[in-house]
Amino acid sequence: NAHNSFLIWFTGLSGSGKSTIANVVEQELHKQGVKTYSLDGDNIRKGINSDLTFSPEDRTENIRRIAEIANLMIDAGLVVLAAFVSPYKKDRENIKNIVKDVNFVEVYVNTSIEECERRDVKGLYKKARAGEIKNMTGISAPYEAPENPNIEIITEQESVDEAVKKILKEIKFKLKH
Ligand code: GGZ
Repeated sequence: NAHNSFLIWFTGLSGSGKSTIANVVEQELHKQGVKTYSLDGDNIRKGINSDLTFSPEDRTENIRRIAEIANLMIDAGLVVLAAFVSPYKKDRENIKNIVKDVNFVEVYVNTSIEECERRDVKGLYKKARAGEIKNMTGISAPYEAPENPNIEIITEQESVDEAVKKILKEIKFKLKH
């Protein structure tokens, strides 16, 4: 009855909707009896990676450690969902050196910086514009969009439900043994 284990990696700007979509995907997987674990800023940057900043070097180390943790969780038989800005292409590429290529599904949550700034759920963009936060992705730090993600969600055109359906369809064959 065991299912396959793999990593679903959500990349996109702060406020793009990564966690929202990942959470609904996780709920749907639970309904199918799939064992999952979600990694995000709340349980990683506040815990094991609390020593890391948002400098380019620290973001690289952030992503590396998350990939190593995800790899252990894959070994333990879980489907892992990870939602991180992960703005650098080389850092996302490196995940595939840690987690086997076939076990890595990249989801690009594509929301324009204008829309993220308009939403500004946490007020971070406002702070970045005021110079209170430096290295803010999309404002004072780069976001390198994926060129060939397994799945791209354009949130300004697709609903959360549509996005979730698209992701579930894409991973369906991976869940089977
Ligand atoms: C980007 C920042 C920053 C800066 C704090 N740049 O919307 P959020 O709040 O919950 O998601 C963002 C989160 C990004 O952490 P990650 O670990 O995903 O980043 S990375 O993958 O680049 O290492 C945002 C908040 O932390 N945040 N300062 N300067 N996001």
